[in-house]
Amino acid sequence: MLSHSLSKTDQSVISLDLFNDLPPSPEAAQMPLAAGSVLLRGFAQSMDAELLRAIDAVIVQAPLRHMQTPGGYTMSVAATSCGSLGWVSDSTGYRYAALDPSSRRPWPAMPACFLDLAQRAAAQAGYDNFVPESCLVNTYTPGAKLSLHQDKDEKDLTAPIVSVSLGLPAVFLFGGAKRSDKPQRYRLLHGDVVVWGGPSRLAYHGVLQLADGEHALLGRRRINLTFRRVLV
Ligand code: MD6
Ligand code: FE
Repeated sequence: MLSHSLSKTDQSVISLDLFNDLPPSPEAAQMPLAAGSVLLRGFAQSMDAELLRAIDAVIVQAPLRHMQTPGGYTMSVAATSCGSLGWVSDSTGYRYAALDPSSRRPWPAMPACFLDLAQRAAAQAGYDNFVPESCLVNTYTPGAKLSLHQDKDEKDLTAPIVSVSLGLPAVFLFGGAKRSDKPQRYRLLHGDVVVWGGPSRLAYHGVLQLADGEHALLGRRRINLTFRRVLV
């Protein structure tokens, strides 16, 4: 037999040659966005129902709210958090806080399925031992958007951010180190996960106004979860 005459290395080279025409399975579809950043198409899809139940439980304890920006605007995105720290914005600025300012109670604990997903996605993208203390839950209804911004309120900028998209599709803008760098556009679909860090950790990014539509599981909504390591 042919394979008996080949070393292990030769065999794996040959099987790559034979099989790299096959389309990747949805779980394996990886698309690099920039240095340090990767889009994992459909990575969260198989656990969508479990994620939604956990999101509902978080929202019951810490209701969604439209926060004020330091510049005096009301965000069109409604947000809440879970984990030991939550991201908050008000007239005095952006920060992470251990207490929900609306209830003055700790944020809901991070659901086990959230942490599991975030760690598996980070590892898949090459970031081992990702331990986020915070998950920001952003909810978009048609017309809601997120202007170009950097995520730089975290003390640990060496850790990646893991971002999970659920529900209606969105156009995601992924720019460069300067606000004026022309962003690339990506359509993020239900179940997509973006992991980013390294050289692109401080890239400007945003979300265009959400188009109207109806999603089978979420209705007229998009939910984005972003997992962050805050403390060093
Ligand atoms: C969103 N995401 O997808 C907004 N930030 O709705 C973010 O702002 C974001 O996806 C940091 C890292 C990943 C993200
Ligand atoms: Fe962001």
